[in-house]
Amino acid sequence: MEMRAVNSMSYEQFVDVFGNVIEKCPLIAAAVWTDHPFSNLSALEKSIGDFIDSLPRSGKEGILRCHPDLAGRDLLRGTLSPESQGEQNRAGLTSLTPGQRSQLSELNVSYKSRFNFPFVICVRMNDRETIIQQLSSRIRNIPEQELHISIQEVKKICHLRLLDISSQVAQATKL
Ligand code: 2AL
Repeated sequence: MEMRAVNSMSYEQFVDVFGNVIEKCPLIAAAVWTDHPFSNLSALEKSIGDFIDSLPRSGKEGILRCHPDLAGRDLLRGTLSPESQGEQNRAGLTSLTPGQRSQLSELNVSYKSRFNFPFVICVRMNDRETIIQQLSSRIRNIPEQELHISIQEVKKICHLRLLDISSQVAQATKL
């Protein structure tokens, strides 16, 4: 990415542009702005990752709780964030069979009651079948392990969202 464009953003512009790279957590973009200027996109991604890693368990769980359920009511109503809506559409979560829909919904409820946060997975790196497989398998993890895996998934989602923004910024600045 042309980092001059990013590094010259005001704090408000930066939060507008990067505020949802971690779903519904603009606080994270607001916090890492302190680390600018960034030498490249990876440096920005590392600041975000380091900030997340520095949080106590409650903070990490809070990030997970900001994620919408997969194939939940908001997807059907179209009330997800644009990023999440696009990701869930592309993974085929709007065209589940009735059997898959009820399986996913039941598993989501059991998962949430076991871990007290929703199931999070980078859907762009999966499809309907692997999402259901992963949910069925991860529900058996111990909470420590599952928190760790879930945060890794948040970072994968962030990575892909940063790449999207990077190409948008490149287009906008015609580079
Ligand atoms: C999401 C989401 O909104 N995008 C994605 O890749 N995963 N949500 C979730 N609960 O896993």
